[in-house]
Amino acid sequence: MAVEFIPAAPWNGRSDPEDGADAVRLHHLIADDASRAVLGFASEAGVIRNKGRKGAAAGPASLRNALANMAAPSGAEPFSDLGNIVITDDDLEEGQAALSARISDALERHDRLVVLGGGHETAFGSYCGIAAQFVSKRIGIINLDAHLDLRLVGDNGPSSGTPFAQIRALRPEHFDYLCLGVAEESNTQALMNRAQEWGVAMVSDHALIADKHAADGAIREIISRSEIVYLTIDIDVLPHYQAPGVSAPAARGVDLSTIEHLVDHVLVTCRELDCPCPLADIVELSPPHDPQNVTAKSAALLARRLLFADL
Ligand SMILES: [Mn+2]
Repeated sequence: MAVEFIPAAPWNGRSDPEDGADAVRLHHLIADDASRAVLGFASEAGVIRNKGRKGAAAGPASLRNALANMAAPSGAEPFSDLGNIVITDDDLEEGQAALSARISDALERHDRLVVLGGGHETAFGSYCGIAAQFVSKRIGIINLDAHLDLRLVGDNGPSSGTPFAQIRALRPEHFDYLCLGVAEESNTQALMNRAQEWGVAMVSDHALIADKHAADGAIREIISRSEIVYLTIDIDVLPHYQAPGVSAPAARGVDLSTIEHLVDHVLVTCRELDCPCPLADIVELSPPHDPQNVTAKSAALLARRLLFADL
């Protein structure tokens, strides 16, 4: 079978009973029917079509491992693991449809879902899922990424480089997209022109390196005109030393503490403006290129924030 659903396996990790009841790690918090949940999308079909380095299909397992032993925040609520959608061969479209269906179903029961990718082809499935659940709501898309991922679908079909062009094609008049951390060298002028033509808001990597607050205004603007926010984090927005294990490591990149600030700022602003952010994904972690698990740890720090921030 080319697209398979694999139920969640039990989480394991270290326990320190000698330290008492507060020695809680994330693996202790797994429970059924919690208000927050993770779901894996084990796919690299989009990365392969995009001529990238493969390995992203192992991302969800590596992210769960990195999350398991992290210390739980004080008073953390339990969270659920909804298992993995696994794509083999080249069945990307079928996999994205399965992801979308699973997400829209999960959003009925969970206040926040964090999807563990997968290449950035995850985003098309994510968006279709949130759009199916929140029909007719204005959805603001915030992408933390070195790349615009706005390439047009060519002969190879959709890939990890096309999700936001595919999303726009669904409902061009509703397309509202903010991309943070854009590297000028990683996007052709054709993509920059398209972004401008389609009204995409951007903040460059240079601007964020110079001032971690450079995107705060743009974040507030998109959230204030949206009814729902979908946040997607491509881990290749980080510099190579914090994220070597991606298809396209960045020589420059926006450092992790700034990306953490951006995630916090999105969530805090959503709360302030009463605009929920029920869905986020973390994509492009490629464990075969991550021998020290540094990338998995960087990704897990962000996933932990998304799972435990106040809603
Ligand atoms: Mn991307």
